[in-house]
Amino acid sequence: MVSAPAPGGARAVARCQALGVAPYSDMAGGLYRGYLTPAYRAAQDTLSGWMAEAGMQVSLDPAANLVGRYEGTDPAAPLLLIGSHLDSVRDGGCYDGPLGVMLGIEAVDALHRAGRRLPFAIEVIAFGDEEGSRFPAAMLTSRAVAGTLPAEALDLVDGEGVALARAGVDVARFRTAARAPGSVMAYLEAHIEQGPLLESEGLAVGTVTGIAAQLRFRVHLAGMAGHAGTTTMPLRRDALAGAAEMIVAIERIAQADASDVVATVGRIAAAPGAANVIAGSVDFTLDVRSGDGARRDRVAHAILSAMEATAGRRGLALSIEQVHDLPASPCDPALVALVDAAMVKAGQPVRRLVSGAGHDAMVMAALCPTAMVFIRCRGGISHNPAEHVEPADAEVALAVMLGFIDQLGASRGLA
Ligand code: HGY
Ligand code: MN
Ligand code: MN
Repeated sequence: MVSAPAPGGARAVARCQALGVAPYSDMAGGLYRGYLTPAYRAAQDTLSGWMAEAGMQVSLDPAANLVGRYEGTDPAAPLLLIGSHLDSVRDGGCYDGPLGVMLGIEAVDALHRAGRRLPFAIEVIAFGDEEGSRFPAAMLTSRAVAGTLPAEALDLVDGEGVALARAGVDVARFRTAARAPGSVMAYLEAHIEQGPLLESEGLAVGTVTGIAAQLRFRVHLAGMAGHAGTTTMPLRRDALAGAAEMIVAIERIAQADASDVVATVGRIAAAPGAANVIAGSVDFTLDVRSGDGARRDRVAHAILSAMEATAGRRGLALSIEQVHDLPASPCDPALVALVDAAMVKAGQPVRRLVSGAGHDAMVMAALCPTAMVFIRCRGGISHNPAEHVEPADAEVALAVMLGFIDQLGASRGLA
């Protein structure tokens, strides 16, 4: 019987690994945990036990986020919210999201074992739908908590045709998960970097200064299905060839900007999808990001214009639906300084960096000041089963989080 790791970073890593396999995954041979799926509910059950062991009261909020609360000495004081997400991408890694939740539990467990109560409560939240991998929109449940979710955003259907309203939440109450303005003093998220910078500089952790702006679209292209053997090339309106020309143009336009702009087509489906039929229609996704919102919008505009020109030249019908628009989200400068100070206290060099990946923190910034701690991941690999974190790096991140927590009270005159 393998003994469970001692409390701390190693246990946080081990727990992420434990949740990376059945019954905590909805796919065989890999990890996919969709919002409200059986795997999601199984993971919440196990997480509830770990939160309770750490001295927290555990509950589900109206958006089916799991929340653990560790009381402070002043129940009326604005609380510190520590969190990340429990859902995953399809065939993803086990640390993207869960590591931030597990480290939040470890931080509370360390206070609980030391018998310490702070002047404010700490809540650890496991957001249910950051990736948008089951339902089309992303950051659904953190937007509910931040109070920025419009009612019409709940009119969602997943890839199997299951409506959110029939997936196990009460959509009539979903948005009551919103926290009262002023009730949350700060939001802290620890997350793997999902990029190669920390590793390239031999650093275990980094201070996030902001999160890139991202636009996401669903694209539908309609041409004319036809017989692959009898339809001559000049007569074709091939939706898949048109999509291919657009996808190469998307890459070329983003590369030509020679900036931090990134543009990605991550998913494509052609219909009817037969070897001897010219594709009559194609659906694909488009994701455009930059640390600068205006730069993101300029390049996105250039991409959409190029797509329209291609569609016109090829006689294809093009429809583009914007799925979400997440503005660039700076972390709070005062909290960034606290993270830096905690880095120094933990014996770490201070290294600030921007996040190209989106996080629940970018949504929570509408509710309260936010701070993020990045953790080195091997090769910067993420959204991939090869995602890997060293326990020692998780331990360093935990020390930084505990240092941050200690200073936060003092900085708010609550110590
Ligand atoms: O897409 C992202 O950046 C995040 O992993 N959801
Ligand atoms: Mn992710
Ligand atoms: Mn993530």
